[in-house]
Amino acid sequence: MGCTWSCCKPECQHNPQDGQSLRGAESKNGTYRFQLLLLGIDGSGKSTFLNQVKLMTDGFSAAERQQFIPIIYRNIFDTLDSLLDSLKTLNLALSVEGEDLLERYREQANNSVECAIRLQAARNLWVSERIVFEECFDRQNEFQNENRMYTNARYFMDEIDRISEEGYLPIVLDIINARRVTQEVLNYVYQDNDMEIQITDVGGGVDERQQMMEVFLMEGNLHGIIYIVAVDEYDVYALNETGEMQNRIRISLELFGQIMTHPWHMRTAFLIFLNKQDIFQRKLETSNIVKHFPEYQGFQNDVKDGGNFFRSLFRECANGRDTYFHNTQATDRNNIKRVFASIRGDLLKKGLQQIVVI
Ligand SMILES: Nc1nc2c(ncn2[C@@H]2O[C@H](COP(=O)(O)OP(=O)(O)OP(=O)(O)O)[C@@H](O)[C@H]2O)c(=O)[nH]1
Ligand SMILES: [Mg+2]
Repeated sequence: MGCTWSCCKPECQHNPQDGQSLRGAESKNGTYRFQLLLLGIDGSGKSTFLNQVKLMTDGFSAAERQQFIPIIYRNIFDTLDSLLDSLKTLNLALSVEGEDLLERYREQANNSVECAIRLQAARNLWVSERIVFEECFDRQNEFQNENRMYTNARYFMDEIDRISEEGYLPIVLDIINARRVTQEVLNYVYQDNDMEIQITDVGGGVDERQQMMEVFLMEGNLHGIIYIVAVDEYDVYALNETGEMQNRIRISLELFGQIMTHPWHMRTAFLIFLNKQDIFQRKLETSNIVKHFPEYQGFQNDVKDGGNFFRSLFRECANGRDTYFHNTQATDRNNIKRVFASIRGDLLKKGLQQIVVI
């Protein structure tokens, strides 16, 4: 097994294809080559899925793990800033000691993101005011539309003691939970004995969607598109491309609809991941789908009904194309291992039916 990372601009990808052919390819040494593209709006879990695939092969070298340090520090600072911003909305206040520690934390604001002193100041503030910050986490739904926290913000705050130790090197869970916005086009090649799968990851933020569509149109010979939806976002709203507040699942449905109505890659298999099942399940206990999707007729708080409902919305948008759904939790290694093994098997089956030897 082996794999490589590479990064390039959409212009240097492949020739546009006519959208009609699905081909497997056999290289001279008998390796079958396939190409997958990851799509979905920002934060849905594309890069996390890719990182899990990488962990199944070579994993991350010490140098690559090191590169996550500033990302993780940044996650902690951004989270702390969001928590502090939420205090007013929630009518909460820091203790006198906390105010003092906040001042010291703010004094470090101009220091580089990798600054250990800055992290220590963040840690001291978190430890002193943990009770009030925990209440902010518990009441996130009261401010999530103005001030959205990172999905796994809580994880990093709970791990802050370990992260602030001298010589800290991120562990697997840190990498999987880290949030880094993808802005470039990233190609990763998964390789084992008889097959090679190139997976392309591209950012799904409002500013990156144009680039995403360009990659969708320029990729030649795609064997599969994995469309990832953060299904826990049924009660979250954000600015859409026209600057209006819109439900995040509806934003994702619109992007999906645009892709599915495009006469490109007509014979490419579409795999839809209803991701973040862990948060979806937890959220259903307190947040009703029907409040955000009045057409929902399933039982309140029922994971199966809820999941089926969102499947049906995406299926309706699929314009008659074949779609295959998977419930996923991209942070769960075993879940992604199973899903990836099934995709790998399907690719081999499909590719072997329509093989082209190069
Ligand atoms: N709890 C939980 N967190 C998840 C899951 N999938 C992804 N995340 C977290 O969600 C955050 C966003 O995931 P990314 O993989 O960066 O999202 P993306 O789709 O690549 O986002 P862009 O690059 O902005 O398009 C990260 O902090 C992940 O750890 C999941 O199934 N459960
Ligand atoms: Mg990404």
